[in-house]
Amino acid sequence: MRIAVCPGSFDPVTLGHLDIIERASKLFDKVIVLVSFNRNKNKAVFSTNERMEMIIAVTEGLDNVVVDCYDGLLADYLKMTGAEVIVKGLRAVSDFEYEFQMALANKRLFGGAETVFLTTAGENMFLSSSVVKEIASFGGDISGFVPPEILEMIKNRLYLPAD
Ligand code: COD
Repeated sequence: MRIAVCPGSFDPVTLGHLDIIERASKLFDKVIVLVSFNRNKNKAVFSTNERMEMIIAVTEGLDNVVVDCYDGLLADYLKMTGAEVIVKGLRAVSDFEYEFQMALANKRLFGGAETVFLTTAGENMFLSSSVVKEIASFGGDISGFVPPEILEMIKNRLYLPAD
């Protein structure tokens, strides 16, 4: 059985992430969407449980997708679970440089780790969790950027009306 892991901060999950998860679910027998921890990013807005619940809600129709979390090295998670493939989305050349480095580091930490890159869908090229959070904090329309199931939760958490 080919098991792939889609790791990310997912703070929150966006339509860009979801597109990558859906496409990975067609390529592999099982996909684990892994809420992981990027120690270079500021504290998450959504708790680990909230991020997992949002992903569970938006992947409900994908039978071979499960959601998990792990606060440790991705390479160790792969060793533990028997997954061999890491699926990452690429938006631009700038993503590539960082992701390329991570792929090589993960391979060094665990020789069985292969990273597969899926290019973003054109309409999601600009999309990131940070962009969503910025727009939502000003009360802007994020309905084209996140799945409908989690829209209200994000709006309610992030909107800060101006004084
Ligand atoms: N279109 C396509 N792909 C997208 C889009 C989009 N619009 N937006 C994001 N993505 C991709 C990203 O390129 C990334 O591959 C993935 O989705 C997750 O994105 P984020 O922003 O939610 O998550 P990141 O980049 O903060 O995740 C980094 C990890 C948490 C995966 C990383 O830090 C990690 O592996 N942490 C665990 C500790 C570890 O092993 N560190 C690495 C040692 S080498």
